[in-house]
Amino acid sequence: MSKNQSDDMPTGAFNEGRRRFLAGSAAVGAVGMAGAAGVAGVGALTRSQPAQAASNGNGLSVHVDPGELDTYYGFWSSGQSGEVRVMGVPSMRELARIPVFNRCSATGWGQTNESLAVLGDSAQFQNGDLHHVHMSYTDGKYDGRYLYVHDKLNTRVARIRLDIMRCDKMVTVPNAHAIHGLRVQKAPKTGYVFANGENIVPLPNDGRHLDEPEHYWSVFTGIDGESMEIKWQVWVDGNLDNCNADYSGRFAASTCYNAERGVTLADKMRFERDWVVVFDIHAIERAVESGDYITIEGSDVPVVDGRGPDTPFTRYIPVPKNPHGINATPDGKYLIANGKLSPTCTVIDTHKLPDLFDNKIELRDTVVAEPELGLGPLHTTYDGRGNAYTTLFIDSQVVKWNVEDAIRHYNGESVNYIRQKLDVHYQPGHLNATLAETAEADGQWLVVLSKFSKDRFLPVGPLHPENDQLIDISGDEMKLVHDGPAFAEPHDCIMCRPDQLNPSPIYSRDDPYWEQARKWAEEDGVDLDTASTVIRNGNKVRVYLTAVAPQYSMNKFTVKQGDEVTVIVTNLDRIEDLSHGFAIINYGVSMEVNPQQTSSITFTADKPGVYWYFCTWFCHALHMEMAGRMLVEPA
Ligand code: K7E
Ligand code: RUQ
Ligand code: CUA
Ligand code: CA
Repeated sequence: MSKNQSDDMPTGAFNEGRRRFLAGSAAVGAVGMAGAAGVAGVGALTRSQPAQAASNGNGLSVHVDPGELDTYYGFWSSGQSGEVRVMGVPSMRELARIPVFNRCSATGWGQTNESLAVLGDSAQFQNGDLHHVHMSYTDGKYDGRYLYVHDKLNTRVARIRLDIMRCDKMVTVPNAHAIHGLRVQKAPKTGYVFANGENIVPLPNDGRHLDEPEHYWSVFTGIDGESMEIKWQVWVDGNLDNCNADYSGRFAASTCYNAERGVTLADKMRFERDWVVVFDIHAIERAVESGDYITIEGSDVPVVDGRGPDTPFTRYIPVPKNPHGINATPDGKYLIANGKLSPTCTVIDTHKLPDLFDNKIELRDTVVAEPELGLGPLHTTYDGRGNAYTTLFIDSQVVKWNVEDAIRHYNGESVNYIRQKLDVHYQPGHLNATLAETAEADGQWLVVLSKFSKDRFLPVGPLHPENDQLIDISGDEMKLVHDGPAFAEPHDCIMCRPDQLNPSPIYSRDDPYWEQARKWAEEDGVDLDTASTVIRNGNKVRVYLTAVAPQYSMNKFTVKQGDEVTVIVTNLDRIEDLSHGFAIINYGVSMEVNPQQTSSITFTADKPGVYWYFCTWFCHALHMEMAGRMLVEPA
């Protein structure tokens, strides 16, 4: 039953790449290899292996033996940790972390000039709340270019380049108050990034209205995924929770749990029904092109008015009270809204949406099923075989149900649409199956992100880990095969095949990421690729260093107390995995410098004396010796 993982590799290219890497690292030389092997050995001894069932009876193995590769990439959000985590599935091993709205001690994210340029006007914020992560699409399939994420805490949307797995763009969204739901246009390509403003506030929110909820609103935002420019916003009634896009490219839809526009818990639960608001992207574009919009003081973003029952831009489809997730089926036919306070999901037929906007049918005519599933439905995913899987937060279960059977039941046939209920541990939020957000849903693995782990792991004090559970859905029955503890707090994840990505093994010297450093070098008349010198301009000092294991190009450099010092380090090593770092003792300076990368950091040399700088990544047997001195002359 247990299948060799390498048999599952979609293409030989991936394995070949790995062999190339192994061959390449041999070139490090005997001394280098000894160092690297030493580090790897220590890591292997201290890391405990997760207990895994060898095979679960559905034909899939959860074993990924040492030296074997996972068959899927997972991209996990981390909620209030503010980062993205890259996981291997099915091993559930964490492969990498991508800092975005947080600060990162290892990479220098939030401190390097390159990251500060990305953080832009929001660099003042040290934190964020990253709920959703979605990949760019072409024709309904992942295209491996970018990930898009949002910050519920400081109202931002950011992009991650998947070649280097680093955030390269971040924008603060005006007029919105917390971005929650985020999805991207699936067809013809991304295209737009859609961002939901969750909380209602006065527009503009400048203090002229305070405790006057009748002036509170929220907006739906369309961002260009290429330029990351905010293209337009739709002023909506109610609030916006989660969102999704259809597979035609014309519609997006968001759940609203606060049709009441209430400001207290009791207010927000007053109505029996809230709604799903559907957006006609083409109608919004036409209005913006013809200048048929307003702007709201404090920003130039075009805003169209989508409030009311008969705008060209919106339709508000009533659904049972306080819905949460909304998920498009991989065949493009349906958008399914999850009931949360109602034990139901609402199945909306996307092919009826054009008629709805043409006023040929009524709002509820778009609903083709409303199956009763259990208590607290939050999110739904799919296996590509017609089945849906919905988390039941209150019941602590995943319920598997059949969409077409639910529709037949809604039409009066006596048919049981529930296939199975599986206990999960405990209180699940999002769940996602492999490729389920795309037209290529393949029904292999399902990950359910449980919000409480309670007794599932050794106790670690009052703050418990979350429990990311792996379920095999390849057979008729769901089988729980792995418990994965996670630090605060994954909300959502997506999974794709390794052949859908093409990460760079090393940087390319012409990468735009360090454009600023390139300009500085030009101003200073030095060649960034080889520069090893100190350039002074008044009290501004630029220090150019290169790094080749196990040495920096200068053993020391001298600055004056009070100088504004910019250290620019270029890693000239071309060997995959041979990262260096640069850190200065007692100056709080530390950053990554990966093969062929340039990184820079600026600080004030406010303390006189001798300060050693050193390499932070174990790169060589003489890594400890990879150091030098910054001499700060007293003022
Ligand atoms: Cu359900 Cu922010 Cu997607 Cu959490 S949200 S669970
Ligand atoms: S009252 S236009 Cu709140 Cu001053 Cu409003
Ligand atoms: Cu370079 Cu350690
Ligand atoms: Ca409500």
